Amino acid sequence: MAGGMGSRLGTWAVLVLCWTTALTCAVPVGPGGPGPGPKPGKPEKPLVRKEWRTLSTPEKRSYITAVKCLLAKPSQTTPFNTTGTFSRYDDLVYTHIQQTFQMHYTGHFLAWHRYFTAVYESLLRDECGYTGAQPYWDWTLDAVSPAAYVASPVFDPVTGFGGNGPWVETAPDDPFNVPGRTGGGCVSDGPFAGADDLVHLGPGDSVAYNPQCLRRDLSPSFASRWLSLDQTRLTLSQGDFGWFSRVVEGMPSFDASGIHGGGHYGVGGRWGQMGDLYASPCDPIFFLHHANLDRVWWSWQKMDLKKRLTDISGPIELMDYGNEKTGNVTLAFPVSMGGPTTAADVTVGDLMDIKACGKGGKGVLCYDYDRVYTL
Ligand SMILES: *[C@@H]1O[C@H](CO)[C@@H](O)[C@H](O)[C@H]1NC(C)=O
Ligand SMILES: *[C@@H]1O[C@H](CO)[C@@H](O)[C@H](O)[C@H]1NC(C)=O
Ligand SMILES: [Cu+2]
Repeated sequence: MAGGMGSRLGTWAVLVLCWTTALTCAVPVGPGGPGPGPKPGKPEKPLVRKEWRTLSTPEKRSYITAVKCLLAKPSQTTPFNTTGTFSRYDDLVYTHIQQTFQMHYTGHFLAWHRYFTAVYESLLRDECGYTGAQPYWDWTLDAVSPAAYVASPVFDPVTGFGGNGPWVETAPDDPFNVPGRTGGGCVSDGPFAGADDLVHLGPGDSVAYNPQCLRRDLSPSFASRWLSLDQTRLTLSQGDFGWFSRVVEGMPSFDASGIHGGGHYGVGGRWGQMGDLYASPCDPIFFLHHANLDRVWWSWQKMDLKKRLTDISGPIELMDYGNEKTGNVTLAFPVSMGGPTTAADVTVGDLMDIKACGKGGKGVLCYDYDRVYTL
């Protein structure tokens, strides 16, 4: 694969660069409050998350309408003049950017993103009148071939999130050239086309106000390699959480991407926000991708639920797989979405059971999936 070694070195260079800047990125500590969390005295039934293409057209429309509502509501991050957060949606992007190097390639990667996605689902419901559950994107259905991938209902211009952007040239030795990328410009159809200020943060770890269009750079052959059912099964066949999580995340190389990178670079390529490790939640597809990664984790948990409701390990610090710097994450490890999201601070242990549903006043999550993967 052309540029394979280059991409590995390039990505590592950025990792190292960002590792140093991450030290200056304090994690804002949230005050707790509303958002997902126990709602005493109110019996809860899990919301059932479904695959995007199985939603009816009115259900799809109501989801997109709620996303647009979050994109239009004012941010609650103060003050707008010192950070670039403009919309309520940006409050979540901001949190992801600020914590990027504290929660990727770590043991709490999956738990953190499980909560992040649930908080997004709650904001859509509590602040934008959405009545459904967060949909997921089962990319294994589309990864059967590059052509099928491009034709995914998720990219539909009328009933989906729109598709690719026009081709943008890249230097041949650019280390971030995702193999087989096909676009790079502003998304040219669908509900997010035509807005040159949908995105306000990034690229990279910048949180300065920087209005931009939503970009995509679909990489169909890359996606069909890394989002395949085979790759998903390989992931699900891991015997303990440590290895399961590592196979989900892969390594920072286009040659070892895993299903996590498969969705990010398969949609974002070189130029799209989905390919940006920090600002990737700027693309609303992020949450359908992460809902499916969460579904892969829940599928894996369900194969041996009793044991896997408490199976957690993996480094506290980025890529410290040998525990040379610090130890492994435990169920007591704290997870915060930061103040502006108004979501309560929780622990990894609070995030292990998606169907806890206020049990004993302690359950944080309350959703289920209509279908899980089996081996
Ligand atoms: C930011 O805006 C607020 C409210 O308008 C103002 O009180 C504050 O002085 C501004 N801060 C800076 C650093 O400009
Ligand atoms: C940390 O977790 C890994 C799996 O992720 C495991 O192999 C290792 O033994 C754990 N280390 C400690 C000190 O428990
Ligand atoms: Cu992330």
